[in-house]
Amino acid sequence: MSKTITITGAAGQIGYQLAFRIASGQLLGNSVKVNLNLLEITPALDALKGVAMELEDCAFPTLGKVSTTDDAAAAFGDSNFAFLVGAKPRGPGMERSDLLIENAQIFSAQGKAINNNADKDIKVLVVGNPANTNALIASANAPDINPRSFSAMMRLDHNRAIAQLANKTNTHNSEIRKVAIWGNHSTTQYPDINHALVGSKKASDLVDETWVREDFIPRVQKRGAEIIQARGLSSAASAASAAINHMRDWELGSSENDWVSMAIPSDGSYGISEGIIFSYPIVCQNGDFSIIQDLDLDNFSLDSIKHSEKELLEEREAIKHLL
Ligand code: NAX
Repeated sequence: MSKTITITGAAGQIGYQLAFRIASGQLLGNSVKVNLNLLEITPALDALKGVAMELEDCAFPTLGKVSTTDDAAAAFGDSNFAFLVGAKPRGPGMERSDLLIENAQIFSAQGKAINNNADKDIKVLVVGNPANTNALIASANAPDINPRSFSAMMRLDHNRAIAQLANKTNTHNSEIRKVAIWGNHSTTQYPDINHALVGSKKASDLVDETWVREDFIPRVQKRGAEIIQARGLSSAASAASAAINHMRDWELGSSENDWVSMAIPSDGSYGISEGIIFSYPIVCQNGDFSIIQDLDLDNFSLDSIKHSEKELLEEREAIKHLL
């Protein structure tokens, strides 16, 4: 069996990690051959050629064809999975609204290219920021593709929350379950451990409320900035790892008795406006996902979730002409 996988921004930091991990079988396993379609902007095509040469030099048994292009129509041709990583970074003096609009243009063009060229059952993960609203734009420009095929990445935030809780409780990541990230991939996201388990114990019995509110939540929300401070560059390997976690679970199923966090089109669950790309606690099964329903949310959680929803509604308003 073979699958075609598109990576945009494939010569960038995250793309450079992602391409090799996917090519080596870490996304779909050793029995699936993957063809990689790598998309970049024209000035980065030489660098992209270098990535393709290195992929060749790995001689991965799971890697089929590799193509490099600056043409979105070609990059999304018959694509089964797309990682939309390439995006315009925030430049000096650029307002958040400028960033939204610049990226909106990229993602509306890519949405159209997906609509016209990709496999109709494609799964799309948007990583490039502002990821949630970029996913909304891509989906709105792909009317022939089910909106549920478009998601945005919250898994890095989810993994960060697991790691922070494991550190605090002096346990291993593998013992942490049912952490959730709600909302937008921004500092308004709400990392929630009210339903989380550490082994068989409730996390909320093991950590105090002050730590959760004053340490855990802001730490997860601002971890990206902490990495930039330390590394001088934004998260790349951890982002690529999370992107693989997200897509792999979506396709092959998430772990039993656990949740993942994915930003998906809201169906109105928990009173969130329909259509915005909102992160919920999710289980994946049979190549599809469903939102965990009927969780009890305290007032602090409800307020935090509403705060992030408000930001996403404002983002949608800023780019509504492209929807
Ligand atoms: P880089 O600047 O290293 O790479 C981005 C690449 O995208 C560049 O090579 C650029 O030439 C390319 N590109 C730009 N416009 C393009 C277009 N229209 N078509 C194809 N390629 C295009 O950034 P990197 O560190 O790889 O980060 C990529 C994106 O991920 C950024 O928007 C970043 O903010 C976002 N992130 C999202 C995360 C998430 O959890 N959702 C976490 C990590 C990361 O910060």
